[in-house]
Parts: sequence; C-alpha cells; structure tokens
Amino acid sequence: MPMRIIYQIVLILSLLTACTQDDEVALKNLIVNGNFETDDGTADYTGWRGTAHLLDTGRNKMIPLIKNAPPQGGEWSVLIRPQWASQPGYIETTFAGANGTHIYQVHAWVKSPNWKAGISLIQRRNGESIRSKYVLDESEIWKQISFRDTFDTKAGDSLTLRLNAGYTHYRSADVQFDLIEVLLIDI
Ligand SMILES: [Ca+2]
Repeated sequence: MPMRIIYQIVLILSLLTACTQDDEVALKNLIVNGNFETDDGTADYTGWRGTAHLLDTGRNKMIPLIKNAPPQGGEWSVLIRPQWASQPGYIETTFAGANGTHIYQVHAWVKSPNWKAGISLIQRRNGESIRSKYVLDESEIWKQISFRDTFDTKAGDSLTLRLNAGYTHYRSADVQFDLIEVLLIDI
C-alpha cells in the first residue's frame, strides 16, 4: 500500500478518535447525584428535595432512599409514594443548563408496579415554570426510560428534573427511580 494512502488512513482514524473524545466530554451528566449513593455505596440524598419521605418507628421523617437498585445501580434508589394531600409525592433537583437553544436527553431507571411514574424537565424563569416536558411510564420490573426535548434558556433561567408519583384517592403505590441522567447532546 502506498505511503500516502497509509498516511491518509492514519489521519482519518485519528480524527475519528478525536470526535469520540469530544462526544464523551459533551455527554457529562448534568445531575450531580443521580445514583442516590456515594462511590462506596452509602445512601446519599445530596441535591434532591421534595415531599417524598419515609417514616421511622417513631414516625419521624427520613430521606426516601431504600436498599434496592436496578442493574449497574449500586445499592440504593429513591422510593416515592403518591400523596393524599394537595401536594403530589415528588422529589426534584435543579441543575445548570447551557444558555441558548439546546437538546437535553433524559435517562432514568424506574420500577412502578401498577402505578404511573412521572418524569419532567421543567424550565423556570423568575420562579415561574415557563416550559416543561413530561413523560409517564409504568413497569413491574426495573426498566430504563428515555426522552429528549429542546429548551431555549437564557441567563437566570433554571432547569429542574422532577420525579413524580402524583396523587392518590384510593390506594398507595411504590414508585422507585435510580440512575438519573440529563445529558446535553448537541454541543
Ligand atoms: Ca443507585
């Protein structure tokens, strides 16, 4: 094979490698704690807040994490139950997006036997929700769900990912989530 062709092949391969590395950099998870645990398997609720909670034997509220997780999900996941009151059962986390028009890809593992699990990506401006993408799903066993949408944000806007079990008027349900990712896929 002539040296010129070999050189061109090597050049193309190195360009392809460079593209792959750029993609990996762009696909950083924007959610800081989407696994609900530290690297050594300790339950971790950092970055999340909401109405979901568990009760200890003294009926004190505790963080809503349980020792059960999907494949590759370590030890812990979040357990959210629908609420009877005016607020839905939910947790959420707010993260920094990128100003301008961008495509965000959401991945989450969910287990919600006989109940709808909701995931929404919400854009807020001056404290008001101005746009959201909402997906509902249901699964007897751990299952990954994904969706993507385009958001046009400007300085001062915030993006929030909400995991939701909603309301109930007739029975309770267990809705679990783990391995939450939000990726900026068009950089
Ligand atoms: Ca986990």
